[in-house]
Amino acid sequence: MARQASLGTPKPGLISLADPALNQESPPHALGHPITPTALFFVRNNGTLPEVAPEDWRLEVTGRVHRPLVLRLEELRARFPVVELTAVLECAGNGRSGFAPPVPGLAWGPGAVGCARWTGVRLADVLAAAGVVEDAVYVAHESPDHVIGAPGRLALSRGLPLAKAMAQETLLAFAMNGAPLDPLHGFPLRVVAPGYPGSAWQKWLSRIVVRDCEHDGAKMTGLDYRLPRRPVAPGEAPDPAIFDVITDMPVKSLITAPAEGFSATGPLTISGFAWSGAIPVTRVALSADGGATWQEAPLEPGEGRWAWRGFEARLALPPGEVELIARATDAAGNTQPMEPPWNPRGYCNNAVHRIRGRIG
Ligand SMILES: Nc1nc2c(c(=O)[nH]1)N[C@H]1C(S)=C(S)[C@@H](COP(=O)(O)O)O[C@H]1N2
Ligand SMILES: [Mo]
Repeated sequence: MARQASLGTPKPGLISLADPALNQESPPHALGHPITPTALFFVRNNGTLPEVAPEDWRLEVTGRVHRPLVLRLEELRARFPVVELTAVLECAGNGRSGFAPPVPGLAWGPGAVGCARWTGVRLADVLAAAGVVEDAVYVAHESPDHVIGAPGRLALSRGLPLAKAMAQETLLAFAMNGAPLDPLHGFPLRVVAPGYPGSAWQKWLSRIVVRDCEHDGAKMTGLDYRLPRRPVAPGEAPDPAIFDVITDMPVKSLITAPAEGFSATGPLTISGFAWSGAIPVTRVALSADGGATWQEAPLEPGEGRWAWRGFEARLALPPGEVELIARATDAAGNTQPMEPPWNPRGYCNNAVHRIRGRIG
């Protein structure tokens, strides 16, 4: 199914992370588009980059189902309604380099996020065709990518609670921004799970296993992509039993203009995007005085429920060094913290975004 695996070619213009696998983030100022161009979209690989031959590729649906399925891409398109939605994809580790004390894992800056148009079929429709058995609670996803240097050891096999797998917004996507998925983004088929961390968006999907218990595949257990139910202090030995799989991304924002290190004269236009997971984002405020005072930045509607929403405001600022801060709030009143919310593996850093520059 997968030919000799490679590690892929980096995208020009993105920031490559120090890692044997291909991992690249977008500089924030490159993200100033309502729809992130694929060429500028971050890449996160836990292992090799499988080269999938479309003619050999099949999607298998098995496990706790009445009618196991084996589908070619054309069958998937022909049998189920094709839908398109715009959704933010953010790595759970986005912003990890902001944690103090530092935590293990890829040292992402703020750019492991993007917003794209995804086209595919609903996972719910595929599962309905397979007939999910009554005791099913979870779906597991498998792909051919493997740990670098260890063929046969899957790089990542994650899954979704059945309710999310059945949700209208959860897709098996074959296209991104109107083009067939790029190999870097999961050609020929990937999971789209809006509001969930990027780890749930399985790339190069080849097999779905419906289960009667939470999945325990590669990077599903231990502390991987999990947060503790109560705060764990740095240095404290974490008890895996108090960790839960991350199933929702917190409210967040990103300033895309001006860029870090800017130099400007006169009133400054500040713009960017805000997004959230299950609870929609509703407001963004900006501060240029360390959070003492805030100015509301009106939000654009955005391309549907799961897209990010643009914000823009003009600030009249005195000459000198300045730090701009953006802070988003969701419909439940959750707001971005001023400092990163420390946790042992450095997930879900939704601290306010700060851009430093000079006026005058
Ligand atoms: N098969 C497979 N799917 C995967 C991964 C992976 O390593 N292997 N990485 C996941 C993680 S952690 C993230 S953040 C997203 C990144 O998607 P992208 O590379 O298309 O931006 O893919 C997810 N899907
Ligand atoms: Mo991720």
